[in-house]
Amino acid sequence: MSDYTPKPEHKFTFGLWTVGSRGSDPFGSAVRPHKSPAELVYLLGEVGAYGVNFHDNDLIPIDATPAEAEAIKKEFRKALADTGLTVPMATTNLFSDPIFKDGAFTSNDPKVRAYALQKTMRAMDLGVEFGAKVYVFWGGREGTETDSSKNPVEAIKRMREAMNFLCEYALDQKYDLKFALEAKPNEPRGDIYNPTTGHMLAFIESLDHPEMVGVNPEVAHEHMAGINFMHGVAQAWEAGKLFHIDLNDQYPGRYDQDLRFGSRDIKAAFYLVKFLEDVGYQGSRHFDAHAYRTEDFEGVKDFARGCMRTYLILKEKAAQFNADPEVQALLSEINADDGSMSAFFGKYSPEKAAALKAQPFDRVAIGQRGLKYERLDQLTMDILLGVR
Ligand code: GCO
Ligand code: MN
Ligand code: MN
Repeated sequence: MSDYTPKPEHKFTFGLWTVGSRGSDPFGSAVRPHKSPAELVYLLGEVGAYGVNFHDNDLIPIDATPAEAEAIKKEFRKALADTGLTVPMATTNLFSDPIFKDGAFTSNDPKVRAYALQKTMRAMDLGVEFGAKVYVFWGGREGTETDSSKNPVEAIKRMREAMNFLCEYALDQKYDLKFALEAKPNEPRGDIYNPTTGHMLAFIESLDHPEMVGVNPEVAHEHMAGINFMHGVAQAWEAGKLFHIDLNDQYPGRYDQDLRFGSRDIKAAFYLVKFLEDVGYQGSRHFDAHAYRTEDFEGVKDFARGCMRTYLILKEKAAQFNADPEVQALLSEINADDGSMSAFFGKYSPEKAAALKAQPFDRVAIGQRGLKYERLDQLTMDILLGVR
């Protein structure tokens, strides 16, 4: 029997807001009691997590006095020291308070935009105080219900100006901090700007300091949009922009579910874990998910343990896939290259183009070849279902 015990090198992290979720939804109130940030750190220590992430107001309530803030920080710091947990990532809550009902950086009200910048700078200070190296931006309210209310081009310009300002702030403070932008297509707004990881990647290139800014793709967000999450992650990775990742699960076409990692689409989760492990992704594996509303705090622990256990099982399955002789033989066959076309690839030259235009191809024969992907997929299924 394999060992699926989480270890620090796995870099499994949870947000205070994930295990701290009290289970309220638009139809019902909280089902679990409030736990303090320090209590949540002990809970995460007990289940074997490596790190804990927070929004400014998960740690310090928005109306806390300076004295209250100091007391909370002291308790939290002690819990971190007692458990050995780290704080790899921090972020700003720019969505809960009524002031953000029309967005933060993209709000039509300059006072709201200025307050959002102020709140974010203070939250960055707080995150850095606890050692955060990644700063996440999730613009949950940066959107519209009615497009008569906002100019989308203006909104993008406002977002760009805010990101440029905050990059300069981080540089000015000499913070060792990278930004990770998290896309989501909708919820809580009717529609959110920069709705997918791909949109974010394009937006980043338009910033003054693109080298400081990457993405934080989330499984559920791309599944809500009905797209292949792993492909977006791969694109971010290839661009050197995979700074963080939010793992959970989601049925497409449903409300934002934040399910335990891998609990909905095992196959998609498998290809994702295989990708992250194969390329040697070094960042946090952050679970941005919630326990079912049916659970008490024992159930929350089951949920957190389940996220990490599924990841480690899938990591083992990925290693099994990579070591399977039949799978590998099929893959070599699929990727066979006799070198006869090599002269046509690579950098363009007029000679190359002329030679390629004159090259005969047996189009019909090539098109008739069966590719054996059915067999390959079934071998993958056999591995995933544990019969191989
Ligand atoms: C959501 C988002 C958030 C963000 C978090 C960190 O759907 O609510 O995923 O959980 O990840 O605000 O920025
Ligand atoms: Mn989410
Ligand atoms: Mn998220």
